[in-house]
Amino acid sequence: MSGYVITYFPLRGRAENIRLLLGDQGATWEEEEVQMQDWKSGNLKKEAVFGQLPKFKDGDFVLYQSNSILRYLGRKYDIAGGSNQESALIDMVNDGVEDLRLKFARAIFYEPETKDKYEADLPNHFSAFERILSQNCNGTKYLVGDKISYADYNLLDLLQTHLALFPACLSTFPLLTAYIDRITSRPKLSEYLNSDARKNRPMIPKR
Ligand code: GTS
Repeated sequence: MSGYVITYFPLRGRAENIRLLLGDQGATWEEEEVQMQDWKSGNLKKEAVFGQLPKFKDGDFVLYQSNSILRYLGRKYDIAGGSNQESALIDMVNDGVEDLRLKFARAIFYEPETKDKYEADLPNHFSAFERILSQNCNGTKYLVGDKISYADYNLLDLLQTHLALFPACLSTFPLLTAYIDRITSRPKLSEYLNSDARKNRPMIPKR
């Protein structure tokens, strides 16, 4: 066993990009599911550095903040850039994914009255990622460089979440559409994506 443990609510949510990375890198991990009633009544929230999940354990090493976990695993699996500049570009794109994830959460969970406006605005957000892809090997590879990076798993997760809620949202983005097909057909990732564990895990919380 790898000694990895993901502690999170029974959701894809903010842990799914970590699972995509681990699955594609051929790692195994344990899931520690936290039910909301236990989270509210127990000590887990008090123990969490910022009072939130996901929590990630690598043996005795404990880490919070999903993007820090991604970067930690990115360095561990050598998918965080081959030079300082490449690493900085991967960080930059990952920050862009985080910005969109926060907008998504606001529109879907906190200000649902803005959902239609958010959907109408999506092309403005996706065009940035389409352009980033087009500028790297004409969109035939990944976000940065010629091998997958932790930011690719983060973007893939966010795109898949959007496709589930807004099925036509990528219809005018051929490079992003091909990128999703290319990444999801990687054998180990495909195995994870087709697993019951993934399929049975809800994408977002029911509200
Ligand atoms: N920046 C944090 C990260 O990326 O890990 C945000 C984590 C976060 O917002 N966690 C939420 C949480 O713990 C759950 S979710 O938004 O990921 O679904 N909520 C419970 C609480 O008590 O705040």
